Amino acid sequence: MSPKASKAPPAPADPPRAVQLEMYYFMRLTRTLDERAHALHRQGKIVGGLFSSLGQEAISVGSAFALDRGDYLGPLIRNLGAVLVRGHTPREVMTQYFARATSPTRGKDNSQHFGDVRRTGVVAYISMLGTMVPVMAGMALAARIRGERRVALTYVGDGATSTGDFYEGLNFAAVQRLPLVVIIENNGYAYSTPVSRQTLLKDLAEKARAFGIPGYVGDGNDVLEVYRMTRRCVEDARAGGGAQLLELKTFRMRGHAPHDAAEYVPRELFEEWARKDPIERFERALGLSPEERRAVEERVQKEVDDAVEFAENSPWPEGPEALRGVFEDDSLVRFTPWWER
Ligand SMILES: Cc1ncc(C[n+]2csc(CCOP(=O)(O)OP(=O)(O)O)c2C)c(N)n1
Repeated sequence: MSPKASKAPPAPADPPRAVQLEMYYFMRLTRTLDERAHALHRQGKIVGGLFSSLGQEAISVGSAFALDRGDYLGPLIRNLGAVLVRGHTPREVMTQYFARATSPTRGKDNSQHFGDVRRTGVVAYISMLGTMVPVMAGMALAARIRGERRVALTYVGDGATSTGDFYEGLNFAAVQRLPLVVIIENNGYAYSTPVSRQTLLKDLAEKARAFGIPGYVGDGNDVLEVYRMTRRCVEDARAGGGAQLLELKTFRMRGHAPHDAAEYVPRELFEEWARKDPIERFERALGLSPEERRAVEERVQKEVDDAVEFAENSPWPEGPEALRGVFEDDSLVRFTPWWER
C-alpha cells in the first residue's frame, strides 16, 4: 500500500552523520550483546528464555530514534536495540539475563520483561502475542486524557497479527484516533509457521484497511528507511492523524530461541538474508573509515565486557524478593491460607 498521496507531508530528512554514527553504535551494541548472551547461554550461565534480534537490529534502532523524549515504547522480545536506545544500559540487560538481584526486576521474570515507564518510557513487555497493542493504546489514551502530546509505539510479529488482541487494540486506537504507531516486524516465520501459512495477504500492512487507518510497507533491513518511515508515522500520529500501521520486512536469523535450530527454514533463505545484513549495509552506506569502525568496536566490547563482569559478580536475589514488586501493593501477593485467616 502506498501512503495517501493527497496529504502526504514531505518525507522526514535523514539525521545528521553524527546521529547516524550513534545509530550504528546501537546496532553494533545490540548484536554484540546478543552474541555474547548466546555464548553465555550455551555455557549454562544464562538460564530460561533468551530471544534473539540477530538480523533485525535496524528495526529496533531506526524506530526508537524516530521517537521524541517523552514518547512511550512497548517492545517485543526482539527489540533489545530499541530498549538500549531508550536508555536501558548493557548492565541492566545482562543482570536481567543472569536473573540477579541488581537487575531491573530484581531477579524476577523473563529476560526481556523489563522497562521503566518514568525514566525511559519503556513499558515492560509481556509474552502474550499481540497484547502490547491494547496496552499501548491505553498508554496513548492516558496521555491524551492528561493533555500530553505523547505518541505510543509498539511492535508485533507477523504471527501476532493473527491474534484478537492485535485487532481489538488497533481497532480501538483507530476509532479513538489515538496517537499509536504499530510496527509489524515481519521476519518471515512465527516460530515454525511461515507467513504464507499465516495469511493470504501479500503485505500484512493491508490489514490497515480493516481499521480505516494508513498502512505502509518498508525495508526493515535499511535503518535509515526504518527511521524515515517511523518518523513520518510518529509525526502524523502526533499531529492528530490517529493510529498508523507500518510493516517492515526482515528476517529472523536464528531459531525462535536457543532450543530451536530452525531446521524448518530452507538454508537458501538464511544465505539470501545474510546478504542483506542490516549492519553491513549501514557500514557501506555510512562509508565508515577503518578508524571509525574500530572506535565503535572498542567502545562496544568494553561496555559488554563490563556488563558481563558486573552481572556475574552480582548477588542472587533473596527468596522473599519473589513476593515484592509484583503488584503496586506488595501485600496482595502474600497468600494467607484460609485455615490461617
Ligand atoms: C497469545 C499467544 N499465543 C501463543 C504464544 C506462543 N508463542 C510465543 S512466540 C510465538 C511465535 C511468535 O511469532 P511472531 O509473532 O511472528 O514473532 P517472532 O517470534 O517471529 O518475532 C508463539 C506462537 C504466545 N506467546 N502468545
